[in-house]
Amino acid sequence: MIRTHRACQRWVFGDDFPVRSTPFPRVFAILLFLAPFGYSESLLLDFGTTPGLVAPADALNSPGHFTGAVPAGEITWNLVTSTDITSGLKFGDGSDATGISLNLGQEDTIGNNIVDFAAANAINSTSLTGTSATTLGSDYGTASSSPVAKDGIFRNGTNATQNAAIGFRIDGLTAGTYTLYFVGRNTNTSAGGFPVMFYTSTGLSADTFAFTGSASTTVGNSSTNGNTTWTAGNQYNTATVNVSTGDSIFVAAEGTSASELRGFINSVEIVPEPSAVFILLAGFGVLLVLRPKLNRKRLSVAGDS
Ligand SMILES: [Ca+2]
Ligand SMILES: [Ca+2]
Ligand SMILES: [Ca+2]
Repeated sequence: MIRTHRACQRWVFGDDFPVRSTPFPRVFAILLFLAPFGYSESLLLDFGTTPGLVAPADALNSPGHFTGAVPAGEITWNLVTSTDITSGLKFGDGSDATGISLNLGQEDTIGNNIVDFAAANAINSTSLTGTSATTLGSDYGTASSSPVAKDGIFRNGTNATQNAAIGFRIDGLTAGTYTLYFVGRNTNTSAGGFPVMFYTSTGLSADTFAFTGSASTTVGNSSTNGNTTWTAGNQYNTATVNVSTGDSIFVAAEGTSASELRGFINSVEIVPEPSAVFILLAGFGVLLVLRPKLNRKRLSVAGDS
């Protein structure tokens, strides 16, 4: 006798026992249903005006995609130039990042370690053009490619001997844990050993970020050529932050070498970790979908004995 678990259940007849059709579409349906409980997409930021927004052909050439942290289907990058972005940001999958904004800032007093988001922006997004990128390796572009690492931003009106920090603040993110993938390098020179340190913090939105003492991570930038794969700590680095409801993410960048003291930001990928509640609910949902099949397997084993 064939028992049906639910009225809507579909059966596929096997040799000696009915086997239900694949449960995976239902698993995906459950994941979709649970999205409001803590799953969100990546936010991909390509800084720099020249050449500008990454071309589709180069959209996967980034540390987040290289490591698999950002799914290959999430390739919608946001162009960040010298102005704040109050609306219109997109998630990596192309959907609207409604309510999320990006505010650029810089040290008003160079070297004071306080990034100001409220003052008029002093951001140069047009001069870091990746003119030496073709000698640095394909991570930073070739004659015919323009990946996100090729161009970037730094503090306007500064030179290499000035310890000028820049940064940005992201408002409106869903609460959760995020890993940030940083690329920051002066791609107008092929000289190596010019590290850029990225500072991160979270908290209620504020007009300034005094980054001294905040968590920091360094992008070493030590290789002058052969940068054809994404090496953690050298071509990029990461930071993981916990965002509570209403929190913003604060980021600052500055150079640490006497030969290049400015901060550069070429690309940042903000990648959400699935929340604990999401994992729990999703796991429970998958179990519910699989349970009838598991029960039938037990019955089948019992019947064979
Ligand atoms: Ca670009
Ligand atoms: Ca600003
Ligand atoms: Ca860029």
